[in-house]
Amino acid sequence: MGTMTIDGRKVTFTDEKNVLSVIRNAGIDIPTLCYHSELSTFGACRLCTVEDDRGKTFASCSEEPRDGMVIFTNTGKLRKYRKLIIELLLAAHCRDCLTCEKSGDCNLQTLAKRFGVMEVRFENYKERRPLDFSSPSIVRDPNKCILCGNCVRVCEELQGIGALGFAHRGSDAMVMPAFDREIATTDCVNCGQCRIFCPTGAISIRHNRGEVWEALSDPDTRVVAQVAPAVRVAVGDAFGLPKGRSVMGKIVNVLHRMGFDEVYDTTFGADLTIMEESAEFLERVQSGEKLPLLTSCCPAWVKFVGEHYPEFEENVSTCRSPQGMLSAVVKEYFRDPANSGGKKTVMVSIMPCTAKKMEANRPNSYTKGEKDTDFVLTTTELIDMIKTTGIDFAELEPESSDIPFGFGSGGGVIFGVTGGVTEAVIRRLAPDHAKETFQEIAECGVRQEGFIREFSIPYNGTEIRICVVSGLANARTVMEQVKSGEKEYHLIEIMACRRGCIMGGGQPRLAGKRTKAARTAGIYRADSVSVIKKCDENPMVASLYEGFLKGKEHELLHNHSFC
Ligand code: HC1
Ligand code: SF4
Repeated sequence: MGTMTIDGRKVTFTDEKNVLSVIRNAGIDIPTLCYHSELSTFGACRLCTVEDDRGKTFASCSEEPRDGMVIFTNTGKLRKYRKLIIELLLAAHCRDCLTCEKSGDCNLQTLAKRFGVMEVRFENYKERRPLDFSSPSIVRDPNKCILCGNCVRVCEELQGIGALGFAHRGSDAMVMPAFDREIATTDCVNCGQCRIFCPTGAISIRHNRGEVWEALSDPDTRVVAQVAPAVRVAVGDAFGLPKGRSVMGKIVNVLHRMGFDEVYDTTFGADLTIMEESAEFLERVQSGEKLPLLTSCCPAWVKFVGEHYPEFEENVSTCRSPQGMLSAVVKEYFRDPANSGGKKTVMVSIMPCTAKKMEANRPNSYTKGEKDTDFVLTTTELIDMIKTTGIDFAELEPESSDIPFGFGSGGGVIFGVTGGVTEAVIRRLAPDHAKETFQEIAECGVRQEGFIREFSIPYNGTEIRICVVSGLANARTVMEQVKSGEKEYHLIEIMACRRGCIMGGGQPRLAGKRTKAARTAGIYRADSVSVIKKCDENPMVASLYEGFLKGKEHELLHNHSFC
């Protein structure tokens, strides 16, 4: 606790870890390209440099706040200094901003404008390097890298993977996978977190917008969409609506206008997942085999466990993800000519996640030799496509999703946040459907703060021990404890991205603190207003099991190989 003077005004601080945070909390947007509160401090870009009352300059990200400090954030010297840093960065940067995937969403572009860089005085002396298109999820463009190290640190510190690193020295320094290999040949799990933290177009989404537009203009094709839980709370703010507000009804409307024949809800797939996964869980608890059950809906986590903990492959649930289940069911439904009207079906899933593109390509995402999900669009791609249409999204009336797969329970919606899968499983195991029971479940520990949540619940005389984890570095910690016998659980839910899918690698970036909280609150709000709270109350799920799914549950809802 202390007081400092920032630009002539007294500001108190408490436990802020650096001067940069105190300045930001005082309402001043100090520029930076390399500082992130969730990553270690690198101090590379120097844009957050401030000046003290003796004219000394220092990087505010690397300085602890001290009582009595006097600092200035916007002097003539600092403006000149910042402008020069940006010019030097642009000197080594290819400048094809007009055609860059991140145009309009690039921190370097924004800062160049903000500091009045209207020309670059220096020649770009760097030789152009080839782009890496090897991954189905992300594209690396080394020509746009500014060496901020964000991707290196997020991959290492939050995901515990280390697929990227620095190579060479001085003006030859570069970020690349080890031995300059293609990213797809590394341990990369396709989570896209590097793309979220990358301030420029050096890492972007491998987009599929063109293929989807093409399918939409083919009159002989039925184009079907499914929309993931976390997408609905992230689209609105791109169109000026309040952060975190669920806009599922508007998304359905806009997709219909874009030409999608059917729009379904991935929460229906999530209900199917819980039906299957809770049955599988109970079977394992009763037999005592293959425990802990490890959840299987996050493809980045599934790839991680296969590569780093292959001895636990058998513990991973055999259930397909909600995306996988719904796509397989939809494709099977339209295999019947009575439903398809003779048209070819193209299944498009709209996800907050770049790894879902990889999941859709996995050998176990095919049924009867056909791909279940043809294309995965991330939330960001959907926003781009809506902008292409020129439709005034904010003003659209909400529309209902289509039947028979357009309706999921609140338990399906909360899949979008960490702990949601577990909470939906516990709801399914609950003996009744009373409001008080759901409230009690919400308070059992599943919604506690933190990226590793441990708690237990009583079930039929057994104390069920549960761990909910988000972030793959945290997953590694927990798996090491399980492997060594230090910890024992019945169920472990793991989501690769911290806080779950709401913070997936395909979501709109530049998400501030309020965005994370708003998206979480939006998901829980969507659950609380849902009439049906658990999968077995969903009449459409019940009629599917009674109807064409009968006898096909194993074929359509489960994986028949690990990956
Ligand atoms: Fe997710 Fe899932 S919750 S993995 O985060 O199990 O992507 O939203 O769609 O499949 O339902 C993502 C979200 C999503 C699946 C579900
Ligand atoms: Fe690392 Fe994820 Fe980026 Fe791959 S996609 S390089 S695993 S952060």
